[in-house]
Amino acid sequence: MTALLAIISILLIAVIAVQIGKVTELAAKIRGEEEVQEMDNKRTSVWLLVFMVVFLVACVWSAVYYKNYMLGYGPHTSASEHGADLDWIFKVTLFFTGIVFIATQIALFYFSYKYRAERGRKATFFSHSTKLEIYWTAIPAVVMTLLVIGGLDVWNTVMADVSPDEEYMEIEATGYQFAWQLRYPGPDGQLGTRDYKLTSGTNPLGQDWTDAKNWDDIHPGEIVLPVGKKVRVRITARDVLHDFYLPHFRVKMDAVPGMPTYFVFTPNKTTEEYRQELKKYPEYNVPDPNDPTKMMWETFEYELACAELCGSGHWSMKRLVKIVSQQEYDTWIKGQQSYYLSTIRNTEDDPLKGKLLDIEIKQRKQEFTDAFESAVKADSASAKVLQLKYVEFQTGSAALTDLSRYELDNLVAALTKYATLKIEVAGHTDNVGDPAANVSLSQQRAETVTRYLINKGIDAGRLTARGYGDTRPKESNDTEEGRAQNRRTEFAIRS
Ligand SMILES: [Cu+2]
Repeated sequence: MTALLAIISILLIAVIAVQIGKVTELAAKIRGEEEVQEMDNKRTSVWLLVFMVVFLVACVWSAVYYKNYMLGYGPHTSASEHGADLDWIFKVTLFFTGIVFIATQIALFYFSYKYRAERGRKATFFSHSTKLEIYWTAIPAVVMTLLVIGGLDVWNTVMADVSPDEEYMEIEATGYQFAWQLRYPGPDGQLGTRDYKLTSGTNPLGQDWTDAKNWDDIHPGEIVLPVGKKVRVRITARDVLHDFYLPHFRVKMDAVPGMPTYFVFTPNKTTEEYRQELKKYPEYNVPDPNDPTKMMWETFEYELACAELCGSGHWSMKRLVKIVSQQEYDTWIKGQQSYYLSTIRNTEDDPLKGKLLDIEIKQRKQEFTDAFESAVKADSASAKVLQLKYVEFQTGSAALTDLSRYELDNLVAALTKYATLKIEVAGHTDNVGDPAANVSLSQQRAETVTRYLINKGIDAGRLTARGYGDTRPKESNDTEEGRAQNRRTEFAIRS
């Protein structure tokens, strides 16, 4: 419908133009060709001057009216350190090109008025003017040099990589159709190695699980960063070209398959600080359509977008970005789980299935030490009983499995630290088999444990071993899970 109306309008305008042409032609025949042409020229040149004024006023008015929609103006201030430099160079460029734009428009229309065709006017001839040529070469050259040098200077600051002695953190963003896969290094601060050939449904980034640096890496659903900390983002893509774009931080970098890029920036305003700035603008003081109980400034979030038209789902490549205090960041990162340990570990996809990793030995030691310390401080007898979760025996025998020694060594360390504590080591079984045999087996297993401790230098007088057989089940013996829980080794702390 709209298209039809537009076509009809254009046809009508064309018809009118043709008719005006015919009228002019007829008038010329009546009054004499030359006179008419002169009047025509004058009229056109005056109307061009009018057009110039309207056009320039409209340009300036719209620039001022829409100012707050542009990056660097109004609510769109930058939230990163280098962002202010970028905004500044854009403003300087706009200032000079704005002057040139207005001056050339005025010259264009004024000349068409002043030098319009007139009877008896003769063009002046001069071969050249050195002075004029110096002016129109030198002035643009100086301005261009200033803009280029200023721009290069900002470009070099913005694109600089981190130097090795600098404090910074590194994260990674991989674009794919259609989302971003984010990766943080775990406590080791290092991202593990990747190999695209390892990419699978459970390994979206092709991480090499035999590389210890990968074990603690995190795959968060949003970007959370501490304010004031320098961040280096490794940027790459899995399928087609994407573009890592953080508009509020003036960060924009292509994500190219097979060619890693990066961007370094330092966020300098927390999400909350940015919201407080937005509060000053009336357009942010209206209820949020998605949550009418809150104002637009209250629900504002920074975002990561894809700035490359990468396919039909391009629009959905959005992730939240939160800038928080260092303290809030520490709490957040502590709550994040390692992707490998939580999702891959000991599954079919784990090349290290069944092996104990250094990181697990460390984690278990920490867990054991914490539990032991709080059991020592506890008052109730039940709180002083701890299970040796990773101490296991060969089926139907009292021989320890190879991996049991790590937890037993943790116990040795704890008993060495608390040199006056005594413990009772208790063996328990499920209810399968003969009760007397169960008591005897659990007794032997408890003794194996105390023997291990004595061999490691713990005084035998501090240790008792006791087999309870199936007399003290923790869970029901009716299910396999329950029976597995009941087959256990515990120790009770006696002061
Ligand atoms: Cu994309």
